[in-house]
Amino acid sequence: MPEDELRELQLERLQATVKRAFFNVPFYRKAFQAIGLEPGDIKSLDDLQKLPFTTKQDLRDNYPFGMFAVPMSEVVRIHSSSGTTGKPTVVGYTRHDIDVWAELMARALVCGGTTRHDIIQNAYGYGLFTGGLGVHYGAERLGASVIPISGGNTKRQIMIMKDYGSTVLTCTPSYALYIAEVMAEMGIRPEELKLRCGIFGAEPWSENMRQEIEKRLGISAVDIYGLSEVIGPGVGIECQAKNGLHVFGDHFLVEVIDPVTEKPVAPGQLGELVITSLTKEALPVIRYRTRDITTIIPGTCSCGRTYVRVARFTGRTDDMLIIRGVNVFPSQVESVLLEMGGTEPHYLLIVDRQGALDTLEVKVEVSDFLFSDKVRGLEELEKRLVSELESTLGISVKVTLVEPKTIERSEGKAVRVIDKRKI
Ligand code: DLL
Repeated sequence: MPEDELRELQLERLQATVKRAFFNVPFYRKAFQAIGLEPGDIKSLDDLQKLPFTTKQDLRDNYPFGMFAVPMSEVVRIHSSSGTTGKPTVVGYTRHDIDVWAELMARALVCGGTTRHDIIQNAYGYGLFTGGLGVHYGAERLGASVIPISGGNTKRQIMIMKDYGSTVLTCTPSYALYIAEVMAEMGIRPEELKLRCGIFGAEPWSENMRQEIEKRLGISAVDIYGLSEVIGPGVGIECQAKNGLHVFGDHFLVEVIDPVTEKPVAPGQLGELVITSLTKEALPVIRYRTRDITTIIPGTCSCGRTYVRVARFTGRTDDMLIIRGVNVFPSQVESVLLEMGGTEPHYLLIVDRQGALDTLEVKVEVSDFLFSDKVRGLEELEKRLVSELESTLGISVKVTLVEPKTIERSEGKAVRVIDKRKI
């Protein structure tokens, strides 16, 4: 859609969303009234800035259904987010919401390189998590053949992948890596499979991790983004250019703000992604603070899509570790580890406090071929890793090399950090 037409559609949908929220959700009515704002004040897309933010805490405070804008008789599906702390956030969908979501996911799958001739092995978890059913409905809408295998039981995954000739794998990047590892253990080479494409998301992963997965599985891998509070997977996805994720602007408005000043940052600058839903009925969200860190990529994409692009995610503001005043993201560590070689992409960051001083330990698995090597080789690897990590992160780091296959594998979202300061 030409950009000016898209903007017109966005304004029309924004105004409808603001009205829906104001008249149907007491939380929004109160928030608007507190700053003397009425739905009629939203006259242009720039007026988005006048609207109040919504946070995860707001959803929690209205647990479970207080943010819904429709009576329960119109809600046909409930999902919830995998909150690690406090109550999970609960999200609802009307029949129309489910329909839109299926359409968006079908669109996302196509953008990521899937067609109706594909056999999609959907290894995202089915259940309250939005990954499984989100991809499932999109795959059916597209007309592809979907295998609803869900996460786990990795050997069976591989057997099915081989026997049924799955061509597309959908799961978290950390699980894709684990599948590749088990495949290698079973003596199955990527050439023996029909797999050609992977649509991975639900957690941060680095560009180096993409290359590693692509190599090990012999596929092309794209990044897909979404969050339950906004709809689930299908908010944005990379196209074949693999240069940023296209956000489906006819359904979501995005801003990137400085999380402290709450003002928009310039394109190309990192900040927190804020999303406003434009078509959601059951749970409209206005300026939802995702806590996900990215930047808007200026310019147009070679694929021709006019949607705004955001860069692959650096992490979440709440995953950002502040160690001796320095900001550290697990994805920075991942990038270095994969760049250096000699280790496996399985790692853990352990943060602790000794006296007044914060410490960072990076536990990483040594590659098989090195593990049986002489002690000297390992010592050298450790030294190189320490020096590279310290120069990238700007703080001192302890590296602990551990035996292959000793760090817990993930079948869903990987846990990369243990922060003992919080325990
Ligand atoms: O993870 C939805 C999803 C399912 C996305 C399948 C993609 C594929 P939640 O469980 O609510 O929903 O978690 C949302 O996961 O705020 C991000 O912090 C993180 N996340 C999701 N996709 C990506 C990505 C699903 N591609 C939270 N890169 C979000 C980095 C991601 N982080």
